[in-house]
Amino acid sequence: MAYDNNNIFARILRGELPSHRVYEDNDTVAFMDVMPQATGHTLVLPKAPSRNLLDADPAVFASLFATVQKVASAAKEAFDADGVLVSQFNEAAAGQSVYHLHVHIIPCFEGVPLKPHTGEMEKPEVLVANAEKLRAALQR
Ligand code: DGP
Repeated sequence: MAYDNNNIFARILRGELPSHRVYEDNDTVAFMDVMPQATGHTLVLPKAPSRNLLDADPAVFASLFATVQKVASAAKEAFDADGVLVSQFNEAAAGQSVYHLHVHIIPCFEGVPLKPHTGEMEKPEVLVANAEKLRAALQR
């Protein structure tokens, strides 16, 4: 299937829809997931368009995963997590719901189960506070 230029993340990347952005460089952007599976759940995207991993230009992976590593390390520190789950879904059968390649960064805490994927919307004030914590850790 073709890439849809008007998918939600394409619109966020163009600044047409708001997000709690925590990081941006020439090739990648990171913002808070509005339906977090755990405190601090963040998404990392390449700016280059592709539906998912399957149709992406492999040239994007170096910068994408450099940002994934940066954000995962900062999230572990910012939220005092015990570990970090990095996940990525390809097409609906695998759980994908937004069709612009993105990687989930999910802080994990011993004994705390993850909430469901694409579950409840988080309160805006919680997203604001978590974004601030993560931005601060990314600047250290
Ligand atoms: P998936 O495509 O299944 O890998 O998941 C998409 C994720 O994006 C899911 O965790 C919920 C989140 N999400 C959906 N809509 C929005 C949105 O408008 N803004 C943000 N920040 N996250 C969104």
